[in-house]
Amino acid sequence: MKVVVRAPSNIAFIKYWGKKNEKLRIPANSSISMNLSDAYTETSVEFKKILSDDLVIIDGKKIDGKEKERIGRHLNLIRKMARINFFAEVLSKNNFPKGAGIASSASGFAALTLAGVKAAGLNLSEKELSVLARLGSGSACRSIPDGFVEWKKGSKSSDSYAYSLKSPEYWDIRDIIVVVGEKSKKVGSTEGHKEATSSPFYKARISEMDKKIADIKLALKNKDFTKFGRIVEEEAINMHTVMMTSKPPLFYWLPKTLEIMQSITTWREAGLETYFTIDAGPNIHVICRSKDVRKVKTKLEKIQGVKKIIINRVSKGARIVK
Ligand code: 2P0
Repeated sequence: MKVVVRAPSNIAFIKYWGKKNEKLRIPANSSISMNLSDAYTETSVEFKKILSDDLVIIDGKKIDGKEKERIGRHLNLIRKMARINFFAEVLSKNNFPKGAGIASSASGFAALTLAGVKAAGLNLSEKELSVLARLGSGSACRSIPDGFVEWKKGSKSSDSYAYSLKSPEYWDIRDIIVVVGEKSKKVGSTEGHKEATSSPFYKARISEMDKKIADIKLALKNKDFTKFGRIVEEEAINMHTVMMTSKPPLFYWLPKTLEIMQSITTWREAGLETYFTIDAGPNIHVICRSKDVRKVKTKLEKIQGVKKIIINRVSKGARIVK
């Protein structure tokens, strides 16, 4: 049976950077995110008797080497659970540039997990799907449930999973992705996570995480956009400080990244309330209220060097489409 799934990428407001258990992808801290309506992966999976190896095609390109091995290991987990030994045909398409700091591994592994599980004839709960997606890529566990999501760090594999804090309809805020670089990054997230502990600021970061999570959950509960935005911005700068002070240092920003960060601060001072966050890449995510989207878009379009603008509402999690 062939199953097609669409899974959203997600943007973390409180971020995952550093693992307690590398192999099981158990994070050092819990994280909070929102699923993105217009940055997603669509993946079909079919286990076929005639195949002599897994066949993986992403964005029209046959995948080999390490990337394919990682996908094969994930399919092995599913095959083991379902007690099947057929290889799979995996066809996957992203509607955004891969490897540029928009989490393609999050939407990719969330889609692969749900499509693979269904194609193998398994019936798993949302929690079990989230745990399984996490084993493929940590942030993928947050693309399984709907809307605003918390990934509880947990203490063992079975209790490190994401669940929905609020539905997509709860709060009409937007995440505008401003693409300033489309090339794949030199150091991938999995490598980056390993370096986090080498920053002298890592321990300080982790010690504040429980409070940050509690604070942002309260801001979300109260729909306090100002408090929410301030926490989001401080958190992004905090994570990038750890990245930049790791050994070797990781600089994900481009000059344009900083230019847009500064513009956002200026707009805010002039009364247009927007905040930024940045993942492991150069692109900026502008967080704003729905009523301000047009204004923000017009301003962004005037900035030279902006390659693409993607406006996201809060989205549902991974869904079967066929
Ligand atoms: C996040 N990032 O919370 C953070 C913010 C990047 C910066 O999760 O090794 O691709 O596959 O578990 O999930 C990127 O890390 O790492 C990430 P793996 P992943 O969204």
